[in-house]
Amino acid sequence: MIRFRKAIPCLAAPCLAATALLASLATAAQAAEWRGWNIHKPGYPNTVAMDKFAELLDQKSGGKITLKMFHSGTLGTQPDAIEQVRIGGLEIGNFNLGPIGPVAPEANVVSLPFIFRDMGHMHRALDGEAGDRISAGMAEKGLVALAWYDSGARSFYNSKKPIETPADVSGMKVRVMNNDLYSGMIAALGGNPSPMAFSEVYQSLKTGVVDGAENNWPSYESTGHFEVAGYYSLSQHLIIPECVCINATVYDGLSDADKALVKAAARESATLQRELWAKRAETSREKVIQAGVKFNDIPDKAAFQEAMQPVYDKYLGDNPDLKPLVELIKGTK
Ligand code: GTR
Repeated sequence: MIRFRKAIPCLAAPCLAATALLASLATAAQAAEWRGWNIHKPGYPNTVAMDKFAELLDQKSGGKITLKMFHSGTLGTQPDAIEQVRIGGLEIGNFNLGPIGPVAPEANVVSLPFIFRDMGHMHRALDGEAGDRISAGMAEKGLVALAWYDSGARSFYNSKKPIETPADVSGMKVRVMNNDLYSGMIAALGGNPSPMAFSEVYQSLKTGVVDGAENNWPSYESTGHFEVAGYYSLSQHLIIPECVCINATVYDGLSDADKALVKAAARESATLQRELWAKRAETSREKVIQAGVKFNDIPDKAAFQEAMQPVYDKYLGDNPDLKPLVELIKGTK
């Protein structure tokens, strides 16, 4: 029979000190040190907001949860980083829902061109049931969306000419993010889609590997793409939200109190990001126009919208069960 020794009470000072040391080591071992991915440069609204998120996590958790942010895409391309957060190589990422789409079909709904009428519509849809369904689809694939960031509306730009009708895109080589929906979108306009990492676009535009790309004002400006593709045409074909995402296993392992704390910190950072975003969209627009960019509005987008039917048909053909989600979004006032 195995006999256990009785626990000896720890009353002497050295013993108490050792116990305290062990306790503090245990806390240190439990303290989470997360690593976060962000594609943008210092000063960009998302960069400032992700740094704020890190600061709030530290503050609210009393140093128990710390986040080291890696900006400027230094930890790799966005599709790779999404994979890393899914499998737990990284804990946190600020991702555009565009490259999440190929992983989570529900999230891909926001990449259907013109699905959102404007930013307000996108916010209302995400804050409601559509947002819940998108989050659930992402969580199933290992990504928990803690908060949504803004990313404005994406429009076409190129080095050749103003785009006014779909025929103007015809024959153009256009960079897209990695997602078949975007390749389908360019093909439906008669162009040649070229999926490519964000970091490669400047050089490709400069050397003529591609004629154009598409993005919001702040990214068009911060990347310097406006220097090498001087026509910006306000098609506003995509309004894609972004997430602050966390690895699902890490999130599920948190206590309820820590989950609430992490969500609150992410949401607070999102409030800041949205404020900074609205300002930056204006200043970036002014900056590139002052630099000589030729900008044209496309007041009637009907021809572009009609041309997108094959993109919707393909998406709904591949995901017939997601038709109610598309309708839910379209029907959101
Ligand atoms: C930006 C977005 C990035 C990235 C980039 C791109 O607007 O914030 O996450 O998706 O576009 O075009 O690759």
